[in-house]
Amino acid sequence: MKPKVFVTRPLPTPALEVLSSVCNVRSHQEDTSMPTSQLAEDCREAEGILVNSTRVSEEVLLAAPRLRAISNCGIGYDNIDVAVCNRRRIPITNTAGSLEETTADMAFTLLLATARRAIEADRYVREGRWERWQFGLMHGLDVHHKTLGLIGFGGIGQPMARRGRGFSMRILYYARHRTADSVERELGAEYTDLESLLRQSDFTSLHVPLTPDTRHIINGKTINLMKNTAVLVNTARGPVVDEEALVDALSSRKIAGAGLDVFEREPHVHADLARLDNVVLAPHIGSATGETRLRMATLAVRNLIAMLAGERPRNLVNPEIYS
Ligand code: 8YV
Repeated sequence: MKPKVFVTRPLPTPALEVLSSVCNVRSHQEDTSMPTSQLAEDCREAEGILVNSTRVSEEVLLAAPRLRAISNCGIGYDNIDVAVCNRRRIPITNTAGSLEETTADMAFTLLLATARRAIEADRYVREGRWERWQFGLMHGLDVHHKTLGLIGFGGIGQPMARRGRGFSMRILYYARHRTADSVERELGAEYTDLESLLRQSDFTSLHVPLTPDTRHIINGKTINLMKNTAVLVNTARGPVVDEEALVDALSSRKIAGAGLDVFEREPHVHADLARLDNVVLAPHIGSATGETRLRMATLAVRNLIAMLAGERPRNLVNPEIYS
């Protein structure tokens, strides 16, 4: 008998076909986050869940006694109650390896767009406000030869460093663990503490997962360390930044700007952020390209099938369940 699985959002057809050839698949037909009670109801019989930006809470896990695998279609898995999964020895996978370069592209896009006021400039032209060329029109900030500070230096932070190097930037990074010498040398990256990174960086980009340690790592106090010409880029998770403190800093020009793909209460965006012209906003599309979405879905399917076959999957994020 094929194992029963539940999929929380429509998958690209090639990925769904592979999953359906091995599993008995039921799925949520809309590209929306499911309410917890509905997900709990739909997972009653499920042995596996393929979850895509939907909360898998304790309530869902308790309602699914046969559950033995969770495949998260995304690199960050703060949407899953890992502690409960660990107690039940349910393996969880993510899609590390499928989306890092694409997300770094988006982070660099936000960095450039904020520095060079690209969105504001586009609006200015479209709205017919451009009457004459002016020497003093819409000055932005140079990116090349500036200092790029990366908070988090893993799968996305490192490709971001490579992009910075392409713009002749000096690269600083802060992470929980220092990276191997050979990687630092290859990327020309200098390890530093958080405080000196924030003091020295012209552009600070966040590449950490959301954990109790990283929640609000950017707050009123840490923002005060930043230069008043600094730009903050966030493609990680909204709650890594205290949004209220960021809005204050941007409104009072304590820092120069921000490029944000993620927010504290998505899809709600702080009303003041939308009013400020030194901010570039995006609707959490860091990994949203056709190629990468297909790669993510295919990997998530492969991970789920491996777990249901009793194999230890490559993208396992909670290896502690095997100890
Ligand atoms: C996904 C992301 O779009 O991978 C992540 O952690 O934030 C995005 O790439 C999101 O998780 C939806 O699955």
